[in-house]
Amino acid sequence: MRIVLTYGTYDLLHIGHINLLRRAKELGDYLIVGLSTDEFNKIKGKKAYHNFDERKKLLEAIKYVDLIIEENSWEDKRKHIKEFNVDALVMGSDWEGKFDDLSDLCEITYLPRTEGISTTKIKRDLKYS
Ligand code: C2G
Repeated sequence: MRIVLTYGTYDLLHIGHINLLRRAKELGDYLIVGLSTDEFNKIKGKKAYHNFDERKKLLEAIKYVDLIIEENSWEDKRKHIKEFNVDALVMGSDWEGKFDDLSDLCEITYLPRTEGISTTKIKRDLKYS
């Protein structure tokens, strides 16, 4: 059983998120998503439109996702990788290199971002539409 782990805020769910989750799941058998809590989003400087419970419910409806855990801090990753016996940490390429320090615990894979879509772009386009 190859376990894959990824993290994110997953606000205003869009095709970029789905593409990431689909490819992450293709790299293993079981996909865990560390979902940023509302409190951690404040630390990340993000104000999500949907709160944690709403974002969790949306992710639970995605067939690629097997388990959702809370992401409460930048430091959570090392603990989670050990706790869940993770084989691979997978993130979008905007994080390229940022988690290589965890390569002593598991494989680190960065997947190309989906161009032309982001939560920020959605908010901006709606604001000026
Ligand atoms: N993503 C993507 N293509 C996009 C937008 C996002 O591949 N057009 C990927 C991101 O690279 C990330 C995942 O989708 O791997 C979730 O994106 P966000 O919710 O923006 O996650 P982020 O705020 O980057 O949180 O500790 C890590 C952080 O929690 C990651």
